[in-house]
Amino acid sequence: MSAIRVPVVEKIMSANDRMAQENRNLLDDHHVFSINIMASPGAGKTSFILQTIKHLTNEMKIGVIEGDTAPVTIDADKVIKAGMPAVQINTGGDCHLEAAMLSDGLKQMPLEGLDVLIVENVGNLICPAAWALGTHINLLVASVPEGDDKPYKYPNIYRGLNVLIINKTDLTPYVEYDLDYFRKGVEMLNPGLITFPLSCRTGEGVDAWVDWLRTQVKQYRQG
Ligand SMILES: Nc1nc2c(ncn2[C@@H]2O[C@H](COP(=O)(O)OP(=O)(O)O)[C@@H](O)[C@H]2O)c(=O)[nH]1
Ligand SMILES: [Mg+2]
Repeated sequence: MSAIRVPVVEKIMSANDRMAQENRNLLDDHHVFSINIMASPGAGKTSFILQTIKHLTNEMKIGVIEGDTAPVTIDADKVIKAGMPAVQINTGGDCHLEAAMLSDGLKQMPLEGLDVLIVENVGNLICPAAWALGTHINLLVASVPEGDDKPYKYPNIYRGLNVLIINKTDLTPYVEYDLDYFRKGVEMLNPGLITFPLSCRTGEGVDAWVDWLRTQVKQYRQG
């Protein structure tokens, strides 16, 4: 059985990779720097996107593609309320976004004049890691109340990251969370990974992330 199944999986994955490359080409044609945001449900992806928009609202136009497993527009409505364009993708129950889904979303997103595209992936620490979307960077929002052992338990998602956010630092006094242990786990999987501890509730630490993003966008534009 496995001899049959493995080639099938490889074929599906390479089709996804081809579509991801098409997404990347489309984004590059429009000079749009793009971020794939992954996290477990409730880690603070939408809160983080809203904080990022709030800090950059006078400088950049940020489009958001919201991936959800159900046909709800709760997150997309928040982005639109914050004054930025949003497109909702319903995965129909699937646990991750695929490049073809993003391609459909991009067709509805006004890319002209956009500086940054943020994709909020489906809340899940396993499936999204296996599916390239074509975005320029992969970002994970980890959060303090999830626990400090998550890099050890979900290594694959940490391996593919370009930047890591540790959200909900305001809750550190109330939960058992050993930041050194967490960081040690991350370092084993992804040495030197740039990391921003912050709180979307208080806003503490958000400036450092926004400064880094500004620099990335600038470097991207300079080619
Ligand atoms: N205490 C605290 N709560 C937060 C923070 N960021 C987000 N939350 C809360 O966490 C919950 C889930 O946030 P949300 O952004 O919807 O997470 P998502 O499911 O990953 O998009 C909401 O009740 C937020 O208000 C934070 O930094 N500190
Ligand atoms: Mg959300």
